[in-house]
Parts: sequence; structure tokens; C-alpha cells
Amino acid sequence: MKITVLGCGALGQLWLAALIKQGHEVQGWLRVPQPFCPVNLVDVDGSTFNESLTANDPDFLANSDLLLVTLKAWQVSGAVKTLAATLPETSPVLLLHNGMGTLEELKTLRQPVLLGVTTHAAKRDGNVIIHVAKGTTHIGPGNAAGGDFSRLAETLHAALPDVAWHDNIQPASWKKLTVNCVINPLTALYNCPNGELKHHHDEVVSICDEVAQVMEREGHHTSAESLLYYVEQVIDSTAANISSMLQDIRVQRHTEIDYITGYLLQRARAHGLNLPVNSRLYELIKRKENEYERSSSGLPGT
Ligand code: KPL
Repeated sequence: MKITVLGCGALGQLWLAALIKQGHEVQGWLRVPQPFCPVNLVDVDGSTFNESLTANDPDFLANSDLLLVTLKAWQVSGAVKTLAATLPETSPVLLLHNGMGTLEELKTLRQPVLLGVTTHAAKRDGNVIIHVAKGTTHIGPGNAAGGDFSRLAETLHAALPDVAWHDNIQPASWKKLTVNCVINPLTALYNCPNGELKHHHDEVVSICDEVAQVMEREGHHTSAESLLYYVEQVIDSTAANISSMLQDIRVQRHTEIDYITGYLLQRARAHGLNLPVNSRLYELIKRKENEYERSSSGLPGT
């Protein structure tokens, strides 16, 4: 296949290396255009991949069979809308990011949109990307447009296993949203690795409880207990991780809070639900983010 990977951060480079090794033709697409995209990866088994790949070639994009998007949630809709003018109408756009809500922002897109959630862990260490832990990528249809893409899961599985196709991706997306609603804001506030959240059990329970209320109103069969069980497993298995939100806060980057807790609160409002614990967390993270964004824009603080 001919594949353009939009976003060449840790996850983007992981996919670029995996796809090229599997014999696919790939290019990277950087938001700040560059002719080449360096891919420097150390895989879980210690093997390395170092290559400079084609980047930002519009002719390649015009012939791509897939646009794989690994940007942060808040970067997605603007960048995808720009590239969609060149991408063939029948080529799917696969979104792989934390949080939800980008599908609504892309509802006028001509191309079929697929949603994905992944548990692969990769992190940047200087100029090198380290594939920290293998995981599973769940993908499924995001909008109604165009055909059956279940075969795509097999192609992607051959490159970077495991990949599973779901005719209904919503339950997997909500489970991941729950994990991110708990781990990301709490670790950002307590400035701690994921594993430390074992000491904030009551807050973890309350967040799961509120997410379960929204999921039930959205028509998903779930319970606060099953969400809590899953979240606690992720806290354990990623105990040493620094969550992406804490990383963003530490380097004063815009966070994905609007697409994580913000999305949850938006759905809660639509159902007339009040979520005090998540609302407070949302406000606290926005306050932190505003502090540094205001000072970098030169605006006076409040
Ligand atoms: O997705 C993550 C993130 O950090 O964004 C988790 C699963 C919480 C792992 O750190």
C-alpha cells in the first residue's frame, strides 16, 4: 500500500518504521513542511531502525491509499482538512489519538474516517524514539462513508501487531477515554508517574463512576466497577509511565484535556448530567494550561 503518516512524533515514527519494514511505500507528513522525515527507532527487542523518509510530497499524498493520523487530538481536524483536498476521495483516514470529538469536527470530510485506539507505548529520548511496550490497536468505522475496511486491520496487523477490527469501535474508544479521564489529569495535577495513582483511589473511583453514568446515557452497556477494574489494570501495567498530559504540562505544550475530560463533560451536558469531579479536574488543568499559554502570548495573567 501507499501510506502517508500525518504526524512524525513517537507513534508516527513507530508506524512509519513498521510499515516500511513490511514493504509498504510510506511518507511522513510534518506540520512544518520538510523534504525528509528522520525515523530513528529502538524497538522493544533492542533492534534499531534509522532512515530518512520522504516527507510532505503532494504527489505521493494524491496517490495514497491511506492517511494514518498520529497527531495530538487538537491538531487533527485542521491538518486533516488541509490534506483532504489532495487525498483521493476513496482513501480512508485513520485517526489514532487520545480523546474523542475529532469525528464531529470532520463530519464534512469526503473520505471515509476510521477511528483507532492503541495501547502501544513509545516515547522520545532526545532524537530517538523508544518502543517501550507492545500493545493492541483497535480500529473501526468512524463515519458512514464508503466500504468495508476490515481488511485494512489485517494489513496493519502484519506490520505492527496486534490490530483488531471492530464493526462498532465505540466501546473501545470509551474504555480508552475512561483511562485517559482518570490517569491524564490526575498525574498532571499530582506531577507523578501513573503508578502513584494507587494512592488516590477515591478520586479514581469517582471519575469512573461519572464516566459510567455518561456511557449508560450514550447507550453503552457498562458499569462503574468494570471501568474501575480496567483502569486499575492500566495504572499497574503503565506504573512507571509519565502520562502524555503530564509530559505536555512539563514542557508547557497545549494538552488534550478538551478532547478527554472536555468531551466527557460535553456529552454529560447533552444528557443533563452534572459531573462535579470531572468538572473540577477540567478547570484545574485548563487553569494550568492558561497560565503558560497566556504568558507565552504576552497577555497579562489573571
Ligand atoms: O494513553 C496514555 C497517555 O499517557 O496518554 C496512558 C494510557 C495513560 C499511558 O500513560
